[in-house]
Amino acid sequence: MTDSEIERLIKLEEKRQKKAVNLIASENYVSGDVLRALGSVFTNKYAEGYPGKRYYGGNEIVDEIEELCKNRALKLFKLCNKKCLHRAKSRWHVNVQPYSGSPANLAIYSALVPIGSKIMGMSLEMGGHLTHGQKVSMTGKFWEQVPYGVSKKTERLDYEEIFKIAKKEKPAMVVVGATAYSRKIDFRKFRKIADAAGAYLMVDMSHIAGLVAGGEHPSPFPYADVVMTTTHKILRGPRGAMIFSRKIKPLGHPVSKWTLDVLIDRAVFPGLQGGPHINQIAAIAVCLKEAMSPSFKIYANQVVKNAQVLANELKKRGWRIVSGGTDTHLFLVDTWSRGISGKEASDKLERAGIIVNKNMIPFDTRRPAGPSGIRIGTPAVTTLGMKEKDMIKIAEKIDKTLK
Ligand code: DSN
Repeated sequence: MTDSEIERLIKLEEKRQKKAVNLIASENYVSGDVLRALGSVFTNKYAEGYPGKRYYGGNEIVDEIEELCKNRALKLFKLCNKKCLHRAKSRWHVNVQPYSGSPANLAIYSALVPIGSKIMGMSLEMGGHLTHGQKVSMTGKFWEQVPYGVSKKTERLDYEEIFKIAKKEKPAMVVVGATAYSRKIDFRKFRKIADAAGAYLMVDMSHIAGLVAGGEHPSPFPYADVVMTTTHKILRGPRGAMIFSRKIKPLGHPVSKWTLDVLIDRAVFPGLQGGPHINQIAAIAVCLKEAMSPSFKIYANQVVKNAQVLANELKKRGWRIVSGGTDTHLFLVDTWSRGISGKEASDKLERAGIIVNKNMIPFDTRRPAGPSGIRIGTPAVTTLGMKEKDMIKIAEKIDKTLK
């Protein structure tokens, strides 16, 4: 590389990533093939529009890339037959152009939810995401969030309470998904909740998509109307997102000319985005193929085993784990119960070479900048080949550092 300043920083970051024990639940290490696609000449190409309907010339090969990516996406989540030869017959459509998760969620709402109406989402302090209608996000300014959360007693989703809120508030869309919730989500119950409100059911499976693909978490597809996922978490792809939608008519508009997939495609482009990042789409296609391999199933299984061992080992050493444990790739540690704020804990761990993030815990009495807990996840360390015995060592080190 001739730009020595950037080259130096890339090298430093490579070194930092190699040295650190990365326990950030939303990060991972991509394969050389994903990096190769991301750094390919596709970055030079403008391709506004969709395959076969572009606003620029020279998109013959780009069209092939986007079609291949869509086929692989539908295939990975078992939404079309083996070779995906009859994609038109699938009840699902996929859009692989969203730049990332936040614009993807914005596209979904703007396609299906009239501005000013209600979106029901898990509140941030309970483990939800900013773009599920939180006030500080544009999604909470254009739409009104009806928040839901977990039970104080069990720290698990309180489905009965959520049902009651939905029935009373009648949101236009129920959004399911979290960034800091460690238990399996019952999508069937959420379907009933959405039906009680006459609402769409949208699942943001960004955190668990890799577990769904690997068979470690139930699939939302039998129940949802729309499913969104980012591609850079357990799925081990580049930063990016995909929106899956059912080819059904909009709620309350049975004679509409358009189906959900058409409305969402239009909201992505030209509604919110310009030219898709074709290098990113090529890299997503690569990670989707990797996620179809038998070794990915083993990986997803190990991610969960590692998270469970790490949580248990910390528990044995006296650390309170929110909800008592985990079924997934992550969990929250209530560090404040031993007098250490999440910020102090994450700073101390960083100095010891362990990277986590400070996190609010349900019913947190502290502020987001210095919350009561930390979030720990195992996707990245599992990619490096770490197993149960390594988790015991990491737990020992965390315990020693924080004590
Ligand atoms: N920032 C991501 C996470 O860490 O969970 C969600 O967008």
